[in-house]
Amino acid sequence: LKRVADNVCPIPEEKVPWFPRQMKDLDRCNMLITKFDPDMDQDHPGYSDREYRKRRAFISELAFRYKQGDSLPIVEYTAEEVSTWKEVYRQLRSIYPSLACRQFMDSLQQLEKECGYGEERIPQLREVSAFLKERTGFQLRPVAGLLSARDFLNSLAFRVFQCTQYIRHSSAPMHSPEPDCCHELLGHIPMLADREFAQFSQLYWFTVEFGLCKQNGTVKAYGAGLLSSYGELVYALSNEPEYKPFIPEEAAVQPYQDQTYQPVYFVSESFEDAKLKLRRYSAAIKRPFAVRYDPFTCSVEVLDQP
Ligand code: NLE
Ligand code: FE2
Repeated sequence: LKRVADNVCPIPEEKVPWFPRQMKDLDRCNMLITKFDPDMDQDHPGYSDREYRKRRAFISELAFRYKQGDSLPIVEYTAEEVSTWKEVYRQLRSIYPSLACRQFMDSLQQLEKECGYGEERIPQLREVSAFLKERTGFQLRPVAGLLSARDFLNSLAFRVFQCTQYIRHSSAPMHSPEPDCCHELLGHIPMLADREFAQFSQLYWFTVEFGLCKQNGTVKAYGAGLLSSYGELVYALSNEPEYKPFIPEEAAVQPYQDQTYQPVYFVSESFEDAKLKLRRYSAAIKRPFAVRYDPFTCSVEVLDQP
């Protein structure tokens, strides 16, 4: 019997849950998953660090208060936070040229040249959002932690990417099960700055987060969860994990690991191929009506509703 991920729970076709129709509806797309939160998870490296938790609460508050259209909050990072960033940046930067895909490298170089990326400071979401908006139309909005898959994907329909602003605990720079600004800024932003990739932002876990693709005969990483974790990037491209060819129907129900490294990765032939397969897959999803995104009003229109 094939094992299916526990959290794949199909909703009957005729029951469509609430979904945002306009960008301002994203203010309601803020359902957090707290299982990796430093206040809840005893294994979190910041669990017994009161200062860290206080800082996290402060940064969370900025996200809770944010409303669509506000300008993005600026965080004055402390010297300790910048030094964590520095270590993460330096270690990852040294392995990117051999392990990250070409599109990632191209964008990262642009971000270093034009958007203040480097080991000395943590880039602010505000400047990065402006950069992305010009390149691929993506915009950022601050979020206080790990979002529910539904709300996260809901925002992507508007090309809004929800980003955390706090940084991982200084004692565990090489891997974190929860997202943080290293994950967003190093894992996601460079990929979202690529025009071709920006179109392909759904069926998340085994593609956008942990996807591998072939390039000139070698396997390279394009998933953000790999591109922001030194530990897992090296592991994913070693001969330890299992590789499967990317088939959306299989990736959609593959059980996944969210505490530590993935046992299985899906390898695409190319981005183009992955996009084609994903289009075919989503065209076959049954629903009682069709939707269309209107880029002029930034809203989702529901078509032929009975
Ligand atoms: N494991 C990633 C990292 O260490 O940056 C974060 C993954 C978030 C889904
Ligand atoms: Fe992510």
